[in-house]
Amino acid sequence: MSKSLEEYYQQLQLPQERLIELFTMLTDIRRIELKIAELYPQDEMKTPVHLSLGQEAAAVGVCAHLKKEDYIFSNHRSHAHYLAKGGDIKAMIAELYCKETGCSRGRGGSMHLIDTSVGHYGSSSIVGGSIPHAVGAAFASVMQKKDLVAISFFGDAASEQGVFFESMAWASLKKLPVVFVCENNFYSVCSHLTARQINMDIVKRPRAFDIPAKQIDGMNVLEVYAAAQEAIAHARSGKGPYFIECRVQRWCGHAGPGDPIKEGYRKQEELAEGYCRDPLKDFREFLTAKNLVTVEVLKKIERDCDVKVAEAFKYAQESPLPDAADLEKYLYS
Ligand SMILES: Cc1ncc(C[n+]2csc(CCOP(=O)(O)OP(=O)(O)O)c2C)c(N)n1
Ligand SMILES: [Mg+2]
Repeated sequence: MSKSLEEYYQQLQLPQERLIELFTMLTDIRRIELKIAELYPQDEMKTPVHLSLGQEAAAVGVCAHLKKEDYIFSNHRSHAHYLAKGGDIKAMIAELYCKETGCSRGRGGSMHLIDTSVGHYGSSSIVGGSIPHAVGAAFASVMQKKDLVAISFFGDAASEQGVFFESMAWASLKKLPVVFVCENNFYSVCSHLTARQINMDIVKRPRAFDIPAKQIDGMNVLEVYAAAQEAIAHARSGKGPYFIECRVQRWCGHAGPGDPIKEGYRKQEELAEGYCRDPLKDFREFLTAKNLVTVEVLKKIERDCDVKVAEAFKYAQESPLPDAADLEKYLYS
């Protein structure tokens, strides 16, 4: 049984500024993705989008511990990772509109976000594809004596790929400063984990490589924060890799704003309240119930967020498309 927000708060004793930072980032990600979901049917965003609605706490709780220079590597469901690592909202939305001002100059779309200036070394649409990249970055950090940590974000399906096992074997052997963060939402597109694996506990796999591993409630931002604090300190101190299985719930369809119940592969009970919680709502209620932050402060954060979101979409819509003559530009570096 997972501990409550209250118990993790007692353990962590976070100052108010830190609680506000976590709330602000959760709100930014939530509201930007709700706006993407709302506008996506207009068909102006010419990219598949995989929304993290419901799963935001995993990215926020982990990235809160990272230095700007630390590396993160992400997957197709990458908006939350990009924003939590400090990626620019305007450049992200412009990328979804395939504009020249996008973070990948409009050539990548939602599944290929990158901003090396904040340590986001890229999302990849190849399931499991960025796991060895994170291990390679951690290896480089050791060789260059840089004291940097690499985070690899991936889903439960990626943990079924051969490269996942190869990456863990090497990271463990070389004691590399990499933290594997598996966002286990139990689905690979529309196939439930029980239809794919004999065992639901992904956390057991890294243990076969002597990698310390924790299975946590990824819908509780303070639980993620606590686990990531321990994992990142472990990796940064030279003790080697660490693994976190964040159990989360994806609210929408696999891609786009679709409804997995209408699409026919999830049951109403599975998404019913209680089982499928809301990490942002829970955290907001906790902060106000405990008088840790006033409602007025939270409302101001939400209003400011709405302004940022509106500005980002305006910027994206008004930005120019890449020039057709530049089609092959940036293909090779
Ligand atoms: C190597 C590879 N195989 C298959 C696919 C098709 N595909 C795209 S997303 C996906 C499911 C990924 O599930 P998971 O890793 O659990 O992430 P989630 O979508 O649940 O966040 C699949 C099979 C792909 N992109 N790459
Ligand atoms: Mg999944």
